[in-house]
Amino acid sequence: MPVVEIVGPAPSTYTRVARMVCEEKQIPYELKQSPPHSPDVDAIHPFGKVPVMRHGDFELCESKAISTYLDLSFPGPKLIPTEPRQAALTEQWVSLVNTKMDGTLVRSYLLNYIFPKGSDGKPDRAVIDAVVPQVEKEIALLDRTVAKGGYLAGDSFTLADINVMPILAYLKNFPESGAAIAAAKSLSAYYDRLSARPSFLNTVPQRPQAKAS
Ligand SMILES: N[C@@H](CCC(=O)N[C@@H](CS)C(=O)NCC(=O)O)C(=O)O
Repeated sequence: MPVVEIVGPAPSTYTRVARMVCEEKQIPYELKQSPPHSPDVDAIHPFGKVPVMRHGDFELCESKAISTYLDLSFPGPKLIPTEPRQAALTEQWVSLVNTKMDGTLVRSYLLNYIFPKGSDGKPDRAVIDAVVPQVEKEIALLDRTVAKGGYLAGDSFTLADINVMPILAYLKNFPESGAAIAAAKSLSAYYDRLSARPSFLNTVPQRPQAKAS
């Protein structure tokens, strides 16, 4: 079988998701760190986003689609459950994070710190202050959810957990989100437990503060 190639920079949260799926299922893969909108990426993703994937003559974009393909194609633990309710809850949490929470937590909050756009080269305080209440609400939502069964989609580890962990890893490092996570006891315990998994440890970006996009 050809080797899976994951294309995208290691600091990208979505690239890390695809890599963690490979690690969890022990799929041999190569990481090619091409940035968004590079020719390599544009050839596969219609909007130039990372990650994209090559597997032999099969090319694919979008982290959820890539994760589904890998989960269905390779042996190892099922990361998207087959039982209908567990499968749907996994899908629900991937969707909630990708369609709403990524916008708040990554695009509006984290990227303002990581790529400051303030006039003095510092993060734009007004933009951060405006988004912090919603950041706190979303962290509280994650805390309440994992308090129930220990994982996002019930009582077992799934793609939903893989999908949120790279975001939490960044959030822990910034003041308001770090304080909110520290105060969220169930979420903190969840993070500590899941961040010890080899799939997480083996995908830590070389320079975690450098980029989230
Ligand atoms: N829905 C996409 C989102 C991917 C995405 O937004 N990736 C970011 C990096 S984490 C990116 O490529 N940003 C560049 C851009 O949006 O132009 C997925 O799940 O793969």
